[in-house]
Amino acid sequence: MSSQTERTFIAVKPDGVQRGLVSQILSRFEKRGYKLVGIKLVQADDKLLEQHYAEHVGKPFFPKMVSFMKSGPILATVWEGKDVVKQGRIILGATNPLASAPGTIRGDLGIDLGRNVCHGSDSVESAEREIKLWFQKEDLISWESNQAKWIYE
Ligand code: DGI
Repeated sequence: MSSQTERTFIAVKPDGVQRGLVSQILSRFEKRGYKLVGIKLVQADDKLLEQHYAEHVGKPFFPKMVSFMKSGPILATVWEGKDVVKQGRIILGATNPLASAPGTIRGDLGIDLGRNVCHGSDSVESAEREIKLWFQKEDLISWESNQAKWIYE
C-alpha cells in the first residue's frame, strides 16, 4: 500500500535544464497534486553518477551517458504523495522517448534515448537509495500542504 508520504527522486537532466524545460517538468508534478520536498541544482561528478547508475557501470553506453550527465547542471528533486514512485515513471514516459506516449514528458519533449530529459526512480527501494545519494537529510523539508484536502478524499 502506498502512503501519502511515499517519496521519489525526479531529476531534470542537463538537456532539460539547457532547453529551459525545468518549469514545465516541475509543473506536471505540482499540477498532479504531488508535493515538492527537496530541490537543488547539482553539477554531478563521476563518483555520484557511478553510484546512481551502478547497474549500468561497464555497459557500452555508460561512458557517453556519464559525460552527458556531467555536461551541465542537473535539477534534483524529491516529490511526495500517494503512489508517487509509479506515477512519477508514468508522468516521465518510457525510457526511450520514441517509445513514450504523447502526454508524457519524454513523449512530448524528447526524441533520442541519450537525451531523454529526465530521470525517475523505478521502485520505492531505488527511490530511497537515490534520495540518500543526491540529498542530505536536512535538505528535505516535511511540510503540510493546504491543498491536501482538495487532492485526497
Ligand atoms: O530508469 P530509466 O532512465 O528510464 O532507464 P535505465 O535505468 O534503463 O537507463 C538509464 C539511462 O541510461 C537512460 O535514461 C538512458 C541511458 N540508456 C539506457 N540504455 C541505453 C542508454 N543510453 C544509450 N545510449 N544506449 C542504451 O542502450
